[in-house]
Amino acid sequence: MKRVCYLDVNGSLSPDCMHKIPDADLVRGYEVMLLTRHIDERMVTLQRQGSISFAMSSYGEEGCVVASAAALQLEDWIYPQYREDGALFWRGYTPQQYIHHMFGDSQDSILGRQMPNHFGSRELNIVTVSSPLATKIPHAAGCAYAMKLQKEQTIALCYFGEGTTSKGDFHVGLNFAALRHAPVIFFCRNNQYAISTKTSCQFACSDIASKGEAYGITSVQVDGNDYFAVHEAVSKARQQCLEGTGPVLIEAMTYRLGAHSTSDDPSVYRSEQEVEEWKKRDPVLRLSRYLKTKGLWDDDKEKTYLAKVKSEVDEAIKVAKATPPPPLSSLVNDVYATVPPSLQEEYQSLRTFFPEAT
Ligand SMILES: Cc1ncc(C[n+]2csc(CCOP(=O)(O)OP(=O)(O)O)c2C)c(N)n1
Ligand SMILES: [Mg+2]
Repeated sequence: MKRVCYLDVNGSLSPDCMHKIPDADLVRGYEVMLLTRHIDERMVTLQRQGSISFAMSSYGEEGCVVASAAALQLEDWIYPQYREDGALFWRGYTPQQYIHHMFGDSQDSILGRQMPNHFGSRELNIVTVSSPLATKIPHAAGCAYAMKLQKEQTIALCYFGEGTTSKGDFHVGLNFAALRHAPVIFFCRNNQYAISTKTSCQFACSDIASKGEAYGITSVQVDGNDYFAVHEAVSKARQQCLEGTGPVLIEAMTYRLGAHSTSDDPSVYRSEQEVEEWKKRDPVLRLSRYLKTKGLWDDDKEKTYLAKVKSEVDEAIKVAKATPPPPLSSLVNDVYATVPPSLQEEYQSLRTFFPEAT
């Protein structure tokens, strides 16, 4: 499968690239990548310090996440897997909202009912992450089919990792979408690992894009660390979806530079040398080099921007640390219209252990 790439590691752009991304959007995309990297780093540190229970980072994959989100419209629905906080930030989710979610406190929009990194936003058309992998793939296909039936000019985009394609839901979702010409983009972040399982131990074929083709779906493979290649692939795919010619699968080749999560130690299953090689292809570095040669960015701007982000995040963490946990009653509310007697009884018995709780 041919891999589309326009931006090389030195930040020079191939003359074949016909992008029309306005300079201001490129700079904003870069800033969102920096913001994402900073917040992810801080969340891992907070977990190590015992302030939050768990964190996952998109370190190394910020390029494909932000570029893909940037090529959509706000009305399009996003189904994240969990490593796509950059898409939330692109749509305007604030560091404070994200950090409340990571703390699972009373200001978390889902009141701590899920693990950290299981974000979502109704206002931003981002469906909440769920832990069982791949379940969102048929959901996205169904949502897109509904959009088509209702003649809406919108699409759904579903993110998932390459490891997730081993689940049945992937195949169910692709077949359904292909047959119904559902306007959905299946966006595979192929970061080469599913926790400790390398792709060579995950599937026998060479890539994921060919699996899309097998279902009759237009499928492309792009360099996932190339902002321009990803942006173009998603823009074209969105257009194809709206023209009614069916779904598109995009396989973005990238690399998870960090650990799978704060419960993982990658040094036991991959070499430092491999990681160092991939750091040379870092999407943040590549876009920064491009922007600098175009005169759109420089070291001073980077210093000022990072200082602003750091102080905003410092403040947001301070606020989250001072925010009370969700009310105890949130354990039983919002599931049934009326809390059933059995649950009410359990709740009352629990309350005896927390007499001060609201
Ligand atoms: C159905 C299911 N099986 C196993 C897991 C445990 N698990 C969580 S993340 C993960 C790896 C997923 O890898 P991939 O899809 O490549 O995404 P990545 O983490 O690399 O972004 C596994 C096995 C799960 N959450 N759900
Ligand atoms: Mg993976």
